[in-house]
Amino acid sequence: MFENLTSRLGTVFDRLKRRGALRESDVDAALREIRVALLEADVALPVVKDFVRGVREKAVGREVLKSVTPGQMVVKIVHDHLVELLGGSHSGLRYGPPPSVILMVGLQGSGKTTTSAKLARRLDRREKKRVLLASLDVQRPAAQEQLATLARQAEVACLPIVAGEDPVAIARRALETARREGFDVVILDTAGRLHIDEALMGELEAVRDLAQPAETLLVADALTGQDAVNVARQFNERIGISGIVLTRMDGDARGGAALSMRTVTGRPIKFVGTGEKLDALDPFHPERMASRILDMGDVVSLVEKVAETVDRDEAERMARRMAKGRFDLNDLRKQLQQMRRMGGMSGILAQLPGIAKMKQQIAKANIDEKMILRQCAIIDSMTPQERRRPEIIHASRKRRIARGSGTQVQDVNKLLKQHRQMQDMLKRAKKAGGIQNLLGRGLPPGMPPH
Ligand SMILES: Nc1nc2c(ncn2[C@@H]2O[C@H](COP(=O)(O)OP(=O)(O)OP(=O)(O)O)[C@@H](O)[C@H]2O)c(=O)[nH]1
Ligand SMILES: [Mg+2]
Repeated sequence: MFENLTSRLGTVFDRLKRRGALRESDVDAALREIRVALLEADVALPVVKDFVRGVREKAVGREVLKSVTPGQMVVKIVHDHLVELLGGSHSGLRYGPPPSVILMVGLQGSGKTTTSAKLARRLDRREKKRVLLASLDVQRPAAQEQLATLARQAEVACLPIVAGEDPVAIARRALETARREGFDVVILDTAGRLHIDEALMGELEAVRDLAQPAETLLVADALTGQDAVNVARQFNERIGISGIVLTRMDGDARGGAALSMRTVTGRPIKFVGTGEKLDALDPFHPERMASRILDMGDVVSLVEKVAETVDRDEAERMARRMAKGRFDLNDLRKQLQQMRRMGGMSGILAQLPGIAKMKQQIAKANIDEKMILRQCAIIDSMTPQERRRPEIIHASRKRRIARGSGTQVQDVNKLLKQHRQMQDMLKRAKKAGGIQNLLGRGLPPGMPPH
């Protein structure tokens, strides 16, 4: 459902990442586009403003502008803000003393009854709770029967229907039944209205006061965008909600509701409905959702890793040397060391987006920890002069180096070849617009041209 937003942000980030050093004006231009992208996704204006301001504060800081991969740094900042916007970490359900009550509220047709059954099934299967469903919907004929049918499908208990009871009386009977029969959780499905009206709110308040729910979940339809957010705010002000379930996330909503909900209501999205079937309910994870929206593979943890392990000044020094076409075996040694600290090439590469295609090649290149160690040993067996000027390494020197490092002459040859290839790549990169271009993509410069 975030396709548009994702592709627009993708374009912005691609452009950023292609730049080497970022200027404030680059960040500003990117932020303007992010702003438009969010507004187009139907995110509430105050939320967008806050978001852009927050990102800007971080992104124009010196840390980013000086960083090895400024573009990716900005992506990471946007990602982190997005996670915050979506509510930080996953909020699970709270339980009170048994029977713990979950009150489901929301407008007509938002998905309350379906979600009640989905949730009951989930708690029954995954959390081994004994769940009792009860419908307080006396508005719509057959509403109670609808829940009973879904309960049968979900194989969870449902309070028997007694004709003519009012919602508060049904709630009371549900609690009594639950206490008597030892249920852990009671889920109360309520009637919807077309609009928020006094009668509905009064009824919900009465039920709330009686049942003292541990959770009051607002069920809102993601397809209704900003309306869903306004509804949530109003329900929260009047009834007090503890969390939100956004339904129809499988539809083609633009995503604004999901992105604005937390900021506007101050309440977390706890679950999302992703279909009509009873198993189509997922816990909501801000972290995963943000990554999905940004479609960034795991750039974020990659940047974190790199930031942890790469000495930035050293990396910049090396970048300058490389830009001048100077990259000797001492530099290669440092690169190899850095790669080791980052958990090897395949570990790094696997986290880059769009990498699936390359995975086989990586496997073929067979770059592993052991190989890095071996290559380091080879370089360690060279004289300082050999490291600075590899071209002087001829047959007898190769044999000595191989012996010294416990390897074969062909290993030495392979390393020298790899170094030559890297130099070639650097020269090509220099022609194609500078080494920063390569660094900007976050690939450590030691990467062989595979
Ligand atoms: N695609 C999709 N459909 C859903 C989802 N959740 C609910 N629906 C469908 O939406 C319709 C309305 O769902 P209900 O659960 O009856 O909604 P309600 O809020 O109980 O409606 P009222 O009781 O009339 O207020 C049904 O056809 C559901 O199958 C979802 O996450 N995705
Ligand atoms: Mg219903």
